[in-house]
Amino acid sequence: MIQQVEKIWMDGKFVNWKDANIHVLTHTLHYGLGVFEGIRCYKCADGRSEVFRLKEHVDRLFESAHICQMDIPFSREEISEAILEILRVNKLEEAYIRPIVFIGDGEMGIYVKNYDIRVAIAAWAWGAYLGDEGIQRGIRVKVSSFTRQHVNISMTKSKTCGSYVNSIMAKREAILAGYDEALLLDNEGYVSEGSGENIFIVKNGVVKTTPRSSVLSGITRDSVIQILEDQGKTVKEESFTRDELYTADEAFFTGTAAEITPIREVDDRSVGNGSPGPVSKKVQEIYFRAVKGEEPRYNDWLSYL
Ligand code: PPE
Repeated sequence: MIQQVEKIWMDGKFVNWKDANIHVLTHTLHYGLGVFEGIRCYKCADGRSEVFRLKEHVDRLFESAHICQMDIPFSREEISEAILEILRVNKLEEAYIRPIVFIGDGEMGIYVKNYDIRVAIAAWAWGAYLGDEGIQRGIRVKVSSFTRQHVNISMTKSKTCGSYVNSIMAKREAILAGYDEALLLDNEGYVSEGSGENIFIVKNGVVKTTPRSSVLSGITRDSVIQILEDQGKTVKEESFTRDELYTADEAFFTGTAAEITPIREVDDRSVGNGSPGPVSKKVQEIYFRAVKGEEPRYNDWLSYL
């Protein structure tokens, strides 16, 4: 259950949690054309709170909306300020923030002439997405029977609501089969991404991640590439196969919700020695320090409340 807070931002105003409702004929509810973001706020070592990579998340929200031809009736500055304000108003020190841009009610049908574009921003406390144990020990993953969206079926650069039907199908299948997370392949059979995470593998010191074509351009993925490069590693953005993953020394997922979660097993085959390897652990350590303001070189990723 979501831990309720006092207020939600809707169309420019703060409303009480219980009043943040929409009509059953809301267009996005029926057809899935809406875009959203997932952002985290962390409490830093010095007691302040910061929103991690706020600018990049707001930019991606606007790009997603642009791809979906949804004209957000607020500026980037207004949305950024509302994101900071929703945390202050609810006195949240650490939270997951969910802005969503959707089409309201009033018209129905696939073609709507006058889109009523609405925006809401909610925030609530959300712990480790794949479990604290997953972060520590790594998770068990299953290659999905569902293929990741092809670039010309759904636009992968847009974080579109409807694209998540594919993710939900894959994740349910994996959980029901006794695994922690699904890994989807692209339409050519190469490794794509998790239901809500990008993936990295390490083999003989070489780090690879899926090229951006069939995956969401993850902001955590981008942070991790930067961290690895600053550690003197090169990251190849290159397609790889599932058996390359089976035989990798290390593998891990990245995402705002999932943060950095090591993968210890894929399709009942252990990855490396079956526990998080040195590269995964190092990146995890630096990432968790960075989000808490303890890595000065990455302080420009932080927007303090
Ligand atoms: N791929 C997908 C499909 C995805 O949904 C996410 C984020 C990522 C990669 C990683 O992107 P980024 O957060 O920018 O590093 N998934 C969001 C939603 C999770 C959910 O269950 O809802 C998230 O992590 O917030």
